[in-house]
Amino acid sequence: MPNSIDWKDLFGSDEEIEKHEELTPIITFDTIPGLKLLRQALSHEEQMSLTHALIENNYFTGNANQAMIFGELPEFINWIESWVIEKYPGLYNQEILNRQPLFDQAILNLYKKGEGITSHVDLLRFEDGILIISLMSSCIMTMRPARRNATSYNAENAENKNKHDILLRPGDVLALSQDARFDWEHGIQSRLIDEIGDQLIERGTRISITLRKLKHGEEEMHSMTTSKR
Ligand SMILES: O=C(O)CCC(=O)C(=O)O
Repeated sequence: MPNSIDWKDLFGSDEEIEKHEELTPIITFDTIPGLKLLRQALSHEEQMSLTHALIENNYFTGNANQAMIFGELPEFINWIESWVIEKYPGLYNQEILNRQPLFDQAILNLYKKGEGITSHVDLLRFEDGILIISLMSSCIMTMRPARRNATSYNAENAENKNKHDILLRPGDVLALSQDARFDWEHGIQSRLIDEIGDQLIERGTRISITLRKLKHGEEEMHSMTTSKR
């Protein structure tokens, strides 16, 4: 990406940054236990510095649209662990909050305008308690009851009965645990415009950071970047 990006223009002014001091209420969903949403919980400055760090660290160079980090997470991501524990302990149960570290794996995804991700349940080699941070563009994430034997990156799930669309905007943070992590799939349909209620929202380039904890005894993979999702 060129160096001439105006980050303030993309993410807002200092004035907006200062306004964003209060804690965001945790939104829960009656039909999906363990699904918790923090609307615009990250300040403009936090969104800007995360995005900037991902680009500066060359995670998305060439055709790469996904990077995985295992083990100790870099400082620019690692602060999120104490941010969750100190500000939003209600996102997870005590067992998840007490584990150390809270997260030791990150997936960084870059979505070009209109791209999505196949509906899936995260692999069982990861513990309960996942966190998804949305940056740069909004999209609709669709939750659907899990197909039997669902694993990551299966064929698309076209079942629309009981599906639940969630609008994710830049700065939103979504926590998945319990049913939401194990019994529901999450995916993002490829499309240029999302429709929610009476709103039509055009997609732009989106980045997400997904944080998880590898189960004890599961093998770490090498941190890598890839053009697959
Ligand atoms: O991009 C997102 O919001 C979700 C990413 C995800 O589900 C994954 O990488 O497994």
